[in-house]
Amino acid sequence: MNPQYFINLEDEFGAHNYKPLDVVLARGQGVWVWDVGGNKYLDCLSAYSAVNQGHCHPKIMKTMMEQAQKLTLTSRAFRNDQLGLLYKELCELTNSHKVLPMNSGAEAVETVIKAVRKWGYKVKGVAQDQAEIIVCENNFHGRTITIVGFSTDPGSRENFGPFTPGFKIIAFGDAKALEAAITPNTVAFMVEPIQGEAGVIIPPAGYLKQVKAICEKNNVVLILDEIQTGLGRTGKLLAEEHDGIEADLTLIGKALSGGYYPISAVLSNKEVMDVLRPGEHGSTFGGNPLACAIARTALKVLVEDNMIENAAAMGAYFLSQLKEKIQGPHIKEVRGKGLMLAIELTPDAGGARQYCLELMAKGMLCKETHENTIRIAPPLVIKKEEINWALERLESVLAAA
Ligand code: IF1
Repeated sequence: MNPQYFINLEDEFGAHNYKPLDVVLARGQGVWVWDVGGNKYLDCLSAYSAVNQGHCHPKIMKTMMEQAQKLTLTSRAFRNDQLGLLYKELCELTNSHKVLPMNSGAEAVETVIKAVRKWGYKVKGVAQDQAEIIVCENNFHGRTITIVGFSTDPGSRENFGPFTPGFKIIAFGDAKALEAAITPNTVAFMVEPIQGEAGVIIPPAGYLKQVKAICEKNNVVLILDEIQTGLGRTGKLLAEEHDGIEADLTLIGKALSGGYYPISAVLSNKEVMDVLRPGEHGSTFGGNPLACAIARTALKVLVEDNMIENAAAMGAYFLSQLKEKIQGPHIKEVRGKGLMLAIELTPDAGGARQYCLELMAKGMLCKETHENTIRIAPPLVIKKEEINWALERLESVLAAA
């Protein structure tokens, strides 16, 4: 099939809120995807870490097919036989006390904002409508009006005001900035353990441990947005483990379904989540039996197929090889943790997109973020020989940089 046919359809009938690479994909299996012309590509984006388990994982597919023939959606007006099992398995896996299931990552973020605000009023004693939540510069937490209202990226927020009040923005990676920003009205600090969209920005070692202590000292809830860093991406089940801490509230999504179905969740300690009472929050599809059955298997294969350990080992190998092989006047930095990697080019290298286009021509799909950074995030099932295959292409394309 001619890819231009599909591109023209999208251009003619679709909103233009994306500028995708002109590759029209039709099939995926593991780390590989194929376009409508039968050309094969190594997927180094994993749908922004929603396909950590690899494309079309057979065990997750089997679960989806079976559950889809039994019961898909009841609404939360009634109970179902998958939700409680997902709650139990998620709490045991993540040492959490409570789970609130939603659908998209942004919905999980909006949910946690409601929960911590109410906790502030009912438990901490903050005056009504005075709750403050601290976030970081260059954050990415989704695209709703409230969330883009505290974004520092002009492209995410221009022309979408007026915005939701009650948010303060501080520098990322600076624990002292957090301490200085806290007031008696501060109810929470929300941060990505590693900033993904900002270009895989890794904070100084010990940052999460420091902010955890500052939050505890000031009775401020620590929210970690692990929607992208979680579920094995950085070589641990949750990125917080690298700092040996536990957030009060943790957000997960994306790979929670292995790319089969939108499902996200807020993981919480009892105190905060218990402020939400019946009728105060929910969603039509939140906690539906199909999503829960899929998520249970997606978590199971993540652990049973040793994907987290593989992400740690293969990520360390990939990073060491990138640092050794990808050098040159236009390579500003190579960085990463687990299989969340990035190559930042110097501003005079002409922009990362052109290199992504050249990599695509060589059978590798990467995505640029902002102007000068190439993100590399393959499914966690990648093998060493596939990394070597990728390194050859990265070397040939970037050597010219
Ligand atoms: C798009 C970016 C990544 C996220 C974190 C919450 C959400 C996301 C840390 C919201 C979602 C996605 C959104 C997607 C592209 C992708 C993305 F480029 F937009 F910024 F990964 F970096 N917290 N990130 O990364 O989750 O509502 O999307 O389920 O908008 O095209 P969502």
